[in-house]
This record gives sequence, C-alpha cells and structure tokens, in this order.
Amino acid sequence: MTERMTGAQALVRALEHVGVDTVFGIPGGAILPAYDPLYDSTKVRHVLVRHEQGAGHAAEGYAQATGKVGVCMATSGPGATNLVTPIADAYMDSVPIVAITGQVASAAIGTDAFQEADISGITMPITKHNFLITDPADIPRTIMEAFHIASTGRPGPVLVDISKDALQADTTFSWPPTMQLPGYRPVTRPHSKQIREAAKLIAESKRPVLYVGGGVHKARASAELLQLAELTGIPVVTTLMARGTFPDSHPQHMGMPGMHGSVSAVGALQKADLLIGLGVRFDDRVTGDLGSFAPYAKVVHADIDPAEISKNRHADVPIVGDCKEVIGDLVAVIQASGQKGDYTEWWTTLNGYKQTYPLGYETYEDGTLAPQYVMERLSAIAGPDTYYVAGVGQHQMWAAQFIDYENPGTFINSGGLGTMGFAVPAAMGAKMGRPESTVWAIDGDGCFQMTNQELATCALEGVPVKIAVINNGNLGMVRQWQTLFYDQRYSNTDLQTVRRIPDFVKLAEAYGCVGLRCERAEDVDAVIKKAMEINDVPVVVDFVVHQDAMVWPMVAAGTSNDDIKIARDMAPKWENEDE
Ligand SMILES: Cc1ncc(C[n+]2csc(CCOP(=O)(O)OP(=O)(O)O)c2C)c(N)n1
Ligand SMILES: [Mg+2]
Repeated sequence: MTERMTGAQALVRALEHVGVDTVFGIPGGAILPAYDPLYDSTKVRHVLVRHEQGAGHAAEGYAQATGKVGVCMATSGPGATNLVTPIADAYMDSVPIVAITGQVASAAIGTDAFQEADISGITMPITKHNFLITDPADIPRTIMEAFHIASTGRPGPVLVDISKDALQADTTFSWPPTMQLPGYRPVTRPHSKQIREAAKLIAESKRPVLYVGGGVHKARASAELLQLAELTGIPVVTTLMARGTFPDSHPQHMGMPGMHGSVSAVGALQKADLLIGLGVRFDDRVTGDLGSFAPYAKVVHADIDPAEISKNRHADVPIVGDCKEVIGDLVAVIQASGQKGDYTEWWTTLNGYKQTYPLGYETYEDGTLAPQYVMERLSAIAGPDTYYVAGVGQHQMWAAQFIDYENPGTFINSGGLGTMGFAVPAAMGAKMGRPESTVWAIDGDGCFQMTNQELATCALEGVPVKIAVINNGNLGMVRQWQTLFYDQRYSNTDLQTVRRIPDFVKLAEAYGCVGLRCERAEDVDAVIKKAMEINDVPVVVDFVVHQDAMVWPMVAAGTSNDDIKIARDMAPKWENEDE
C-alpha cells in the first residue's frame, strides 16, 4: 500500500520500519522539517544532546552495548561537521552507526549557501558508504540500504545527507522498498580448503597463539572461540577491542598484547610459531615495529573484510569470512581429524612469563592514590556484569589492564582513533541501550573536559550513568611520553586541576548529578559503594590520583615488541634468546 506524505514523514516512517527506537541529535535549519514528524513518533525517542559529537559517540555506545545500529542526527554545516570525529571513530572501530544530516536545498548546493558543508565529500574516506538524497522518493530505500550496509559484513558508519527540499516535498511511501545494492555482497562463508589448511598448520605447530580482535565479538562468536581454545589447548590473547571476548579468568588467557600489553601476551606473540588471527588487523599498537613482530610465526588470518588480509603482515593462510562461521568450521574440522597438538613445552614457557611478570603497579608512601588500585576495586565491587566505558589516555590503559572482563562487549572504548571525549556520551548511549545494566565510565580529567556537557542530557533524560574521573591533573599519557622521551620537559600537559579548576564535584552538581570525591586508598571502597547505591541520577566521582603514575609495561612507539619494558629501564629476561 502506498501513502502520500512529505519526505520528512517518509524518513521518520522508514526509521520506525527498520526498528529504530533511539536517535541522538540536535535540530537546526536544514534538518528542521524532519524534527516535526519526529515529534509525533511514538516509536522513535529522540534524545536532545548538547553537542553533535556527543550524539555520535552516544550512537556508538548504544550500538556497541546492544549490537544494533546506533543513530545520530544533525543539521547541515557545523552540525554535520561536529559529527566527523565520531564517524571517523566508528569507522576505525567498525561500529555500526547511521548518521542522518540535513543539507541545504538542492538548488543551493555548491553555492556556499548558509550552513552548507559538503559532508558527504568530507566523510567519504571515513564512512563505509554515504548518500546524498535530493529526491524524496529515494528516502525509504536509502534508509533501508544504509542500515543494511552499516550492520552487515564488516560493520561501520553510513551517512545519509538529505537536502531540505527533499524533506519538505511530497512523495509516496511504501514499505518495504527494494534495495539496489548490486555490488555489495559481503562474503561470510569461509572457503573449506582454507579451513583445512589452517587446521593443518595448527596440528603441526608447537607454539600457536589465538590472536583475538574486535571482529570476534562483532560476529558474536565468543562461545565458538571458547570451544576452539579448549578443544586445542591454544593460548589466547585479547586485543584492546576484544577485552572480555575470552574470559580473563580462563587459564588459557595470556592478557592483552600491544604497546601496553602484558609480558605474557606480548611474549606469546613474539615467540609463537603460528598466529591464528581472528577479526584482527595487525594494528601498529599491537605489532610494534612490524619487521620484528612475531618473527618465527606463520600466519592464519581470518577476517570478514578482505582488505585487512595481508595488509600489514603476510598471511600464509588467508580466510575471508565471518568469524562465527570461521571458528565454527575450524572446530568441526579439528574435531573430525581427531588430531591434537602437543603444547606442553609451550605452556611451560608461557606460564613462566605469567608467573614472573604479572601486571603490577607502584603505591605511594605520601598517601596519594594509585589509579590502578581504583580500577581493581571498581572491578571487584561493580563486577563483571557492568559495562565499562573508557576515555583515551592512561586511565583507558589501566581500565584495560586492571578490570577483569568476563563477558563479551563489556569494555567499550575508542581503540583505533583514540578519541578523547568518547567516554561520557558513549556511556550514555550504552546505558540507554542497556538500562538494566550498570554502566561505569572511566574518564580522564582531560577527556572529561571535552564532552562532560552530556551530563545535562543524562540528568534530564534519566540516564543514571556513573563516571569515575581519574584525575591526575594532567594530560597523563602525553606527560608519560614527556617523562620518558622528552627529558621531563612538560610542555602544555599540566591541566592545573589541583586548583580545582574546574571543581568536578561542583560541576557534577551544576549538571544535576551527584558529585563525590575520593583522595585516599582507604576511602575507595566506600565511595564506589555509595555511587553504586545511587540509581536515580548520574554520579561523578572525582578520584584525585598521583600525578606521575605510569602505564607499564610499555613498548615504545616504533620499537620492537622484544624491547618491552616492565618499568623504566627494566626489561623482562627472555629465555631461548638465540632461538
Ligand atoms: C581529541 C584528542 N586530542 C588529543 C589527543 C592526544 N592525547 C592522547 S591521550 C591524551 C591525554 C589524555 O588526558 P586525560 O584525559 O587526563 O587522561 P590521562 O592520560 O591523564 O589518564 C592526549 C592529549 C587525543 N587522543 N584525542
Ligand atoms: Mg589526566
């Protein structure tokens, strides 16, 4: 059945049909026609944010916590350009979001009209796909295509830019439309010959490692991963984007690899004779100097995106496919073969790394708080069913290291782009997607000052997130590099929050939230418990911590993983150095 309506009404109707329940955004001239029918929608809740960047990160947090497509909306020009950072963020971390922007009237496009920005041109390299609509008849089909593209294959951001006249004009609406995507057919079924090749390499290997990335959770393949790991007895490392995909408490878990990874995880990769890369992209933060990364290893690399395979490291066995299917098929082939590798010696080496080089940290005699201790207590008190959402910097690395993740998807952070300001709005989105769950944001004092205006949104919309500001008074991660590589010349990293500018407790109160402060180790448990008891309004805890706590271990940028340091000028001793 077809109905007459405006392009704007068709947009809202299409959003309802694809199952959208939440849209984060801010109106303005070009998108205004869409906000009128949105006002009447009983299915779509629009959340008025305070900055479009917040809308984009909220959509990402919502998407990551629910597995559904997150949606943000903005007007043309500055509204749209404020979405550029979250769109780039979603692109780097393969997060399915759809960004809907108003564009100036089609006749004015290209004239430098008021609030005109070529947002489809600007976002071309940072979207999985984008659309510019000038004909209202295209709206329903394009919305359906946008959601399909964002959520299938390798997920990612899709932008739909709609000219104001297309929103205002009359059109006919019918559902479902027919998608026209002849060139888009992501391969999900892996090739059986490649699976057999991979199984053969696994059976032959003496020192294999399952190198697990964000793609495994995106494929909802944690159960299959656990099965594969336990069937084969192979050690597992989980990247920053995969924390929780394999339980931290599992004896086969070696930790997080990379620049701030554990010695056991980094050592496992460096000494391996076979890497089974699943939904990973051999990111430079994991590999360190590529030329000396995992020098003895053959590589099996499975990913849904063929462009990732052999991009950074040659794959001996390339597998294009969905990780759920890849891992499932691997399990079946290995079970049928009845072959099992002998990794006894390998486990002796790896357990040696684990025992000799556990994660640790410094405590301070002057009574100042160690940030890592805050993470440990948060982990113990809030538990593994909580969603933890981090900002970017030292606190993010401590959150990755010192919180125990047992459930897939419970650590949400900005991995690829490293976007300061991610945590508060992403936590808001996660909490709206999972209202029954506890959501803790772990933010830096620097990051928090970039997007804390969304506290107003949280307070007014009834989104009781909890925010731990790890307040070291500094752009701590940058300060750490200045300490190590710039002769302790602290150029422009002191935020002077010791002067309480701003006072985070007062700031929280000004936004209608509860503000708490904690400066001593003995108060940490009580303040976390107090925050856990407040479930009607957002809570901000200002954890004032030591300014010079460092993130260890560390592989200095551009150096080899073999040169990992566990503290300043302290390297682990590797056995078999001459291997
Ligand atoms: C938008 C943005 N600007 C700059 C940076 C560079 N940067 C990375 S970490 C960091 C410091 C973050 O400071 P804070 O939020 O206080 O976290 P801390 O490292 O102190 O825990 C900076 C400036 C970035 N990642 N993102
Ligand atoms: Mg800081």
